[in-house]
Amino acid sequence: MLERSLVLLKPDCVQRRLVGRVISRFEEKGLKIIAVKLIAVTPELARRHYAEHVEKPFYPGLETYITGGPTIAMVVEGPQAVAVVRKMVGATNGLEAASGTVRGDFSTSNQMNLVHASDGPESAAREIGVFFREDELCPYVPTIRPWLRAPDADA
Ligand code: FUP
Repeated sequence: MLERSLVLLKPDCVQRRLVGRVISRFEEKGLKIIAVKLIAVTPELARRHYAEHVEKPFYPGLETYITGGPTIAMVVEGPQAVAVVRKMVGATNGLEAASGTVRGDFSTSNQMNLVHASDGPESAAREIGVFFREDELCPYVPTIRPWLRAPDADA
């Protein structure tokens, strides 16, 4: 099924100049970026995005990190995009993430793990709404579509 995932290239990703390499992985896979912007995440926005973590002991450090520099927010679309992107991003802790994943290849940290990716279609819908208005999304059919998937597969 065609799905959308909210992907954040977090401040360590921007500061370490890894943005192009991470975006390239999604492009090379055949996923579509249908929205993107560079933003300064405020504490208020951080609390909305990380609503499920706000009461956890690690939250203050997480908020300091995510508000500590610019972040790139994107909406990535494709067949089973939520699971596909999570697989490409890897396990939360960079020390445990498999090689070949973004975190496994570029992170040695649990907190500074470079990328956020939605963990399910419902959280994706909620998180996309936290970062984007509906009119900021630009869905399109790529001209290379005939060479990405069989004609009867999801767009
Ligand atoms: P993930 O879905 O892999 O991004 O991970 P979680 O939703 O479990 O956690 C959200 C973010 O909190 C992670 F990206 C990193 C951070 N975190 C910590 O800093 N310490 C922890 O103990 C757990 C998570």
